[in-house]
Amino acid sequence: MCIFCKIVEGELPSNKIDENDDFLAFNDLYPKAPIHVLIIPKAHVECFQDVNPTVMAGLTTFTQQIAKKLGLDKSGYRLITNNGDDGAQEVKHLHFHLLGGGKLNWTHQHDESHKNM
Ligand code: DGP
Repeated sequence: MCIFCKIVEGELPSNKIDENDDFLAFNDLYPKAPIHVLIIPKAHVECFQDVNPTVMAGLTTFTQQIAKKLGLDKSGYRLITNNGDDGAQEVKHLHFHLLGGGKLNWTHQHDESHKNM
């Protein structure tokens, strides 16, 4: 069982923000912003590439509710999913990073620096 499935099952602790029958939101262990929440489907799906549109529809509504609950719906936030090895996905259970609570840095690169990634 993967670590996020263990969190869903209560076998590993987490700092839960909210949940319903299908989805769970909990704080990231290594926050990269003042607010850094992970949002997952409870049923194991490896990554965004494998998720079906019905799950994504529910995940969208749940994510919007979490953003509102955290007071980010008006101030703004960033939503990220890392997909697969080149996407730097460490935990192979679909999750969206919801980041906010301050002005987030975003560098617009219009030069050749993307070649260095
Ligand atoms: P990613 O690289 O997209 O797979 O990000 C995985 C995230 O999961 C990373 O930001 C750290 C977080 N994380 C890893 N293990 C745990 C854990 O056991 N509990 C919590 N709350 N977060 C975890």
